Amino acid sequence: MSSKTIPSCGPSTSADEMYAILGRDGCLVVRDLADSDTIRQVQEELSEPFARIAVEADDPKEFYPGNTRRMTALMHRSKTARHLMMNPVVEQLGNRHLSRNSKKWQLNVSAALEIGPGTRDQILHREEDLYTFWEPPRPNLILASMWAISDFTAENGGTQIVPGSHTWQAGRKATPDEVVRAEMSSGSVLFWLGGTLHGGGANVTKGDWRYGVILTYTLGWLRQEENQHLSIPLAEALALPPAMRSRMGFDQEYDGALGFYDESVLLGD
Ligand SMILES: O=C(O)CCC(=O)C(=O)O
Repeated sequence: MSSKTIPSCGPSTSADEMYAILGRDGCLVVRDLADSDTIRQVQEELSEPFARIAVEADDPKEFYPGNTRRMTALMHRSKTARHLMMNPVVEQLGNRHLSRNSKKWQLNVSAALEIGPGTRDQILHREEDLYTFWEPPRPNLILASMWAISDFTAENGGTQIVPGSHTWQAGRKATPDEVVRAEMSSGSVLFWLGGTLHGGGANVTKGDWRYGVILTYTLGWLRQEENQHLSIPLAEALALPPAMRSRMGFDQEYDGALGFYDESVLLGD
């Protein structure tokens, strides 16, 4: 049992205050950031594709536990999730965390994650671990968010978080009393920094599935973990409002000329 907690605040807290807490603890719950209509719409839009995702048996050696359902490509699958991607609080925190190291920043991963009864704890990890060229603590590379679609509890798979671990040196392991499980009501969002140790939580309930939408963001000049350019049909991406397409990483010229393309080819020339 941990004596630590994940700090939380209301949606009207200033972005500077939120970011100060994130910088200090590496994690923050913003309560009730999405209204119930938004959450219901996300659920409705994702229900049909999600129903086609099989629940697999657990293999304790695997990074992703079994008894879970995971579905990616949410910018194609849910119009409402696009608005979660661009929520004004996300924009403000992203600007503060990521604009220091890149002129632009972009969506990294989008996934709907359901954790079923009997699921074990996921292995603790850092979102930034794929960028192996730096040792932790790394420069600001990633901001992560987990939107609670269902209520998150300590029993039903609430995300495990190790507050403060974004400042740790490589090799330091979390002890059980340093791990906290995110508890938040549907519509709230958990933010954490790319260097914060975290993982999906064990679900010890009898029948309560935990449902969340994870959206992470990375610097404009880093490769996205989920290939956003291949996660939405091109015609659909081209029809998006420019700011949304830009947040997905379709822009020309991130830092310097990174990402340039010939628009006449794109338009069928
Ligand atoms: O499901 C969660 O709460 C966290 C998921 C996660 O960390 C992952 O998918 O790598």
